[in-house]
Amino acid sequence: TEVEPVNTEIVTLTRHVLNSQFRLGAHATGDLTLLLTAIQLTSKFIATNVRKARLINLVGLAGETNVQGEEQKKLDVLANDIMINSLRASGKCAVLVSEELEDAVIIEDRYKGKYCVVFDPLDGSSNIDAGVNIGTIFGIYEIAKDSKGTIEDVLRPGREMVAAGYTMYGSSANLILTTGNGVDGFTLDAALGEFVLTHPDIKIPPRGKIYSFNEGNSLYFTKPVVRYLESIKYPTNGKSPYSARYIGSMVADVHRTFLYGGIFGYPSDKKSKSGKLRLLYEAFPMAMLAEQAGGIATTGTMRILDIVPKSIHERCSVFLGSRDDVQDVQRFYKEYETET
Ligand code: P6P
Repeated sequence: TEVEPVNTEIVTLTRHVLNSQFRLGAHATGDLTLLLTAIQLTSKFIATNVRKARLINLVGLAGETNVQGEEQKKLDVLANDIMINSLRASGKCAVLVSEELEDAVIIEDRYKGKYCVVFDPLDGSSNIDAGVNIGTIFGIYEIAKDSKGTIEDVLRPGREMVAAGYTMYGSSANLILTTGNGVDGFTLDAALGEFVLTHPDIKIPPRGKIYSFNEGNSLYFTKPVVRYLESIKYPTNGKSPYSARYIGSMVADVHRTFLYGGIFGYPSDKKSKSGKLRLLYEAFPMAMLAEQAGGIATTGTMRILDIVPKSIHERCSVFLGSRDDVQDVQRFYKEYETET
């Protein structure tokens, strides 16, 4: 019988990034590749511990609360610690911002590099105990030319990010990455300990049939959001209504939106005037990925990547996904911009 030929052309994440560095020409120093290697290590470590969580009783509260006032889960603390330690040790970072830490970490000169990494080490962590997919989200800035690496280097619009990505921890670990030339997806081959290219050049379908909102907030939704949701739930154009899919874990809801199309929304509303999702390490990375995959990411009234952050934990309104679906939302905001 035919023996299945063994694939010996394995495109690991590192090989894929190096390929694009060769394309960028000689000025690529390999620093970003090394930084991404450190990030890959953290994702492998977190993936292992998420998988074991149930077995070694990591599930449950760590007894601390974080800057967001949420109960911290033991995995949250572990994920934050591995990221801080691994990024510092890489020698490629100057500033780190974590959802778990009130203040930015300025790396001491001895280990200081030219990148700033903003991250949510374990987003969706309230779902840990239910076994729902959770994830790490990160964005990377290069420090300004003559900067020593200060907080100012991360209070810049998301359009200045040089890379962004997330790792989703589920039945497998999927790392989705952009370095500014499109979006590629990698799956962790645990036997090799490598993230292997499995979803080259991800493109969001121009229109989908799924909407992903927490409709439990409907009482607080503003007019444009109410009217938009009505338009897809009770279509008057003879089309069938959209399906609702909401997991409550941003990485999982956004990942499905990238692959299947449709729209993910967490709008600002009458109760949460600035929305719930954080600008720097949730909205910006997901917005860069959405645009790089041919989609749109807006607050409803402006491009998310054009927002200039005033503080590292500020929140913003988020709609992202298929170009045509998100443009529909923008039209309702335009129509009702005067009404609240
Ligand atoms: P809600 C998880 O806590 C998170 O930060 C995102 O991962 C997710 O999209 C959102 O909050 C869910 O919020 O209000 O629907 O539970």
